[in-house]
Amino acid sequence: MLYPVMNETRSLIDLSGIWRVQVEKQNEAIDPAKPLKDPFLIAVPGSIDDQVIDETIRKHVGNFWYETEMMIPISLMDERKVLRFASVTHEAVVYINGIKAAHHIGGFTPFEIDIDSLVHAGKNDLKVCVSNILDESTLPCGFYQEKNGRPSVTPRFDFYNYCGIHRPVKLYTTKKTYIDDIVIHYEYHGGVTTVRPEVSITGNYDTIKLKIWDEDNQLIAQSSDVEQPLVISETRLWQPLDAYLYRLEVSLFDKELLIDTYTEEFGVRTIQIKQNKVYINDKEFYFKGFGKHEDFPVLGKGYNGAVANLDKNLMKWLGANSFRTSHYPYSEEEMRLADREGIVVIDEVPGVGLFTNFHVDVNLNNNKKNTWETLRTHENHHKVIQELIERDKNHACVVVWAIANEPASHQEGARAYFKPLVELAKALDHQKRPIVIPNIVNASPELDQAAELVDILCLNRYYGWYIEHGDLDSAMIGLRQEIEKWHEKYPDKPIMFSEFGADTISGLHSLYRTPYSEEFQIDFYKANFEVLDALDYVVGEHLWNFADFATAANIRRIDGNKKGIFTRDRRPKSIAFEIKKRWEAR
Ligand code: BDP
Repeated sequence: MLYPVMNETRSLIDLSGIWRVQVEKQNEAIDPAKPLKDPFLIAVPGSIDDQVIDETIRKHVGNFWYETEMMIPISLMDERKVLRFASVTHEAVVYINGIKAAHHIGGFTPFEIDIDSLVHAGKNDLKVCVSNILDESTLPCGFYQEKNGRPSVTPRFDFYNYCGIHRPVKLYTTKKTYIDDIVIHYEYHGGVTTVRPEVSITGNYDTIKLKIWDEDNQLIAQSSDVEQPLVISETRLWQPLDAYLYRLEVSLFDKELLIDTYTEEFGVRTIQIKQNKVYINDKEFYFKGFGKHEDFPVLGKGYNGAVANLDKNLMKWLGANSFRTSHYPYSEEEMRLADREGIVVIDEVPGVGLFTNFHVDVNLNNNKKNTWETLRTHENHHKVIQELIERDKNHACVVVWAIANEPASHQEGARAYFKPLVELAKALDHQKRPIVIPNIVNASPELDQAAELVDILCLNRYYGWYIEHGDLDSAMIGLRQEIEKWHEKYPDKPIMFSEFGADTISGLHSLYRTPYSEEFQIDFYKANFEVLDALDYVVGEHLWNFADFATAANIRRIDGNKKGIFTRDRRPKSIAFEIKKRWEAR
């Protein structure tokens, strides 16, 4: 799916701003054909939760109805008009002038609607019914029940279940003939890149022109035949932290008249895994970076360009070269920033919560049923993989796909569940990028059923925190023993630390370097680094987490998860300066 742009042939209208929202109460269905009766105001994009003061709104589980006027200029009436939602969390039903126009399940990927038959020039009523319900069929996966006569969702994951229209809503136009999608296939050998764009077009046209431009705006290849490859003879590669982006311009003509044009940026780079090492452009690559969250005060999970830009600058300041979009796809804008800056991304679907008898809240650890016999997520899992690859396939920054996080891969049925999903991702991705499933400690080398399917063994390990809490000496013995077992079992697979960290209260100091203090966080990482530095098959370290983040309240989460290297408002904890020294030297 193409990112919406304005250019010579396409118009773009941003519908961000203040929308009206109303909670749908039980037994009081809202009529999409009538104006909302009792709305409050919410900024789009943004989560609803932290924009309101009213606890009943924050605690509401079910539908929120959004409403706004969509103005359509007369000048656009002859164009094809498309309404595009970059993300609505978690489920959206869209109504235009009272008529149902679309239904989308999944809170982190875009969807779009051809709206020509539904709109007129001038004011049109746009309503979106947004649901924050999660259950055992959705991703993320939650535990749904009726509690005290009301619906309730307990997340099976460790981040706040923010909801709303989280990313921009845009209306764009094309002519009736238009470029629907572009897949940039390329092959790189000894400095020469052969580009074979696969262009999907709807409608009729006479000629097509394909051009490749470099960063100096020099035209370096062109063709009028989609079958004929374009050749970049002296390729400048996209390198980690030294990005170079070419632009592929595709234009359709009716005789001499330009009917549609679209320019897609792309970088040329190779990825390979050979004997437990990862290579980008034939150079060994070591992942330095973070598991992150889209999370910020007031915004919740709402997209904000300044926050995304600051996060990217903070990562660069520390010397990081990569991050994982834990635990869901991030905004398209963040992916574009990563392309531009050469930041390597492990791109993750919202495949989280796939372990029914585990939760940070111990009260929920009593469901002893087998996860794979309980969950009904398979269909949605297919869909999230497909939608993520459709959206992000051309990004140079995307080097690995993560198709789940910490599933119950030690339980019977895990292999049967994941094998078709791994095959699906490989089949859909034209670059055949490596696939990972970050592993939970319960899925030990003896029990795990998924490791065999993945290309890099990503381990989320909390030795010294959840295991041997505070006793770093014993913890590191255990960590080393476990990693060695993994290596023994899979000697050819690279191993990466995809999560490790300790909750740390910013400003809490301790002479005794006790857990939760800034000193303990430093000791914790130093001890872990000592272990992983001694093992040459370890290909990376992603600290958990980039910043403190909001979670549901429970006895282990006092005002959220505090494992950040930065606080939630992005102030450095003492560990940040240690990490900077380490990563700048590596
Ligand atoms: C891991 C999860 C992550 C949590 C983290 C933690 O992958 O989402 O936030 O642990 O406990 O299990 O901090």
